[in-house]
Amino acid sequence: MTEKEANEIVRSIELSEELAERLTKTARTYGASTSEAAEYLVRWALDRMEARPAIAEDRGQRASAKNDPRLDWWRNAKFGMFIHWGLYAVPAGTWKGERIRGIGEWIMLRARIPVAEYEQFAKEFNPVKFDAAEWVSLAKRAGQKYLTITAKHHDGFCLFDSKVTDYDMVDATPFGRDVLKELSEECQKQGIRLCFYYSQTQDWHHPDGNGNNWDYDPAEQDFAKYVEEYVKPQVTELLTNYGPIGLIWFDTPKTMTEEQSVSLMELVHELQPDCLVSGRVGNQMGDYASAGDNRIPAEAIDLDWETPATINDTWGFKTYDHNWKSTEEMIQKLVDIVSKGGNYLLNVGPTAEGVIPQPSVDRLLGMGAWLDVNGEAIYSTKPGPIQGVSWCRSTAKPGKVYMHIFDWPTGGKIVVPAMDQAVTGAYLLQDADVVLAVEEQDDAVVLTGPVEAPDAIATVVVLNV
Ligand code: FHN
Repeated sequence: MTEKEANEIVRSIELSEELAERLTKTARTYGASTSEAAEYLVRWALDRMEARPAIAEDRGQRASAKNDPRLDWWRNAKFGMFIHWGLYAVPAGTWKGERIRGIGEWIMLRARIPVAEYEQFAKEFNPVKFDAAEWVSLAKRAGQKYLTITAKHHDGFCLFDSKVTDYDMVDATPFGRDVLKELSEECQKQGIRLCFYYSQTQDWHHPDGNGNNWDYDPAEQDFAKYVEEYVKPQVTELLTNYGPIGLIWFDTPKTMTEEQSVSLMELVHELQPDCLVSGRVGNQMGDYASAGDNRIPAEAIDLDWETPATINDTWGFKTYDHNWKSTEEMIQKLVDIVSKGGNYLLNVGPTAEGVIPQPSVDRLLGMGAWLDVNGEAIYSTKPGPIQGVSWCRSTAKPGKVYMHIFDWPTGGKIVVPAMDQAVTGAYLLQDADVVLAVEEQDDAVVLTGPVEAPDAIATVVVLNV
């Protein structure tokens, strides 16, 4: 890396003056150039980031939830829709003519937009194309069994009619409709579990919420009061006014004390005993563990866990994020996650008009088409006995092992990796009439299937065991 490139990186990561100065000074002390110091630091930071476990300890599963049958619907569901929607869809990544780096829903923090200015977006938030029936039907057609929407994200704006604030969809926007009410009715009609994301710690709008140090002085903030007098009343509204809720997806626990995590978890369970709480309530108090964003553990984990993930690089809509993952990549991620015992919560970021971007729709429908054929090998399964093999993943149900083959072997000869159960027969899930010959060869079970891959993305071979 040249000095110029290093300086560019340093500039693009917008180091504060103080940090830039320290970097230059420290580099000098060690007789290094700024570029050498920057390279060393970036390498060190990346190594540390990559070494972080996919599931952070404090976002793990509460021990008492592990065999709790309240989770059964969620364990069987495997695939959910995440929706990040709020005022940030109005600027959609651009503030005062400047493209603001990072994820779209963080624009208020990244650009340090003052509360009084950010609030003005509410006047422009008029999603006349919003259609709850269409969104829910998309989730259904994608094969997603639950839908988790941002009731309140870190910017503090509420998508529901809250009596605790006027900073909400009904009171502050020209649209004036309670979109969560409409979604709850549709979800009940179409048989999808409705779940709410709720940012319990970061709230850049509320004077006592966490994270806004450009409008408020953190030393003056009373976070405990915020939890008692704002978060809890709002969680109560969400669990009282919208029918049965599948789960509350708390996020970024940060300063939550164990006592606060416990009290939120208990409040949810008191109000709706069957409602689950995400691992990001903090302090290992979740009903299930929450993996880092877009992180997939390397191995199967004996916990209930979920990976929240983006289709492009942002959660909230940005006009210029076109880095869409392919349908193939996401089907394989779904398979990978399910084979390791997890759920895949895949995000869409609708526009300020209320439209889910077409590239997301196309990919979700592609996934739904694959699941229409192969859903038996995904829903209600457990991790299969074949693990740690690059070309295939496995899931299982009593009497059956499903091999999800990503790379179809040459000539259609499939050597089944060693497993305890004996294979008594094999066929393609997409066409049970295609039976694969099963032979024992040198202590291995070898199947003979079609020469060409029957499904280029993932062919499911069912083993009777
Ligand atoms: O800060 C949020 C982010 O905006 C987004 O909501 C994701 C979704 O998992 N959660 C937080 C970062 O991990």
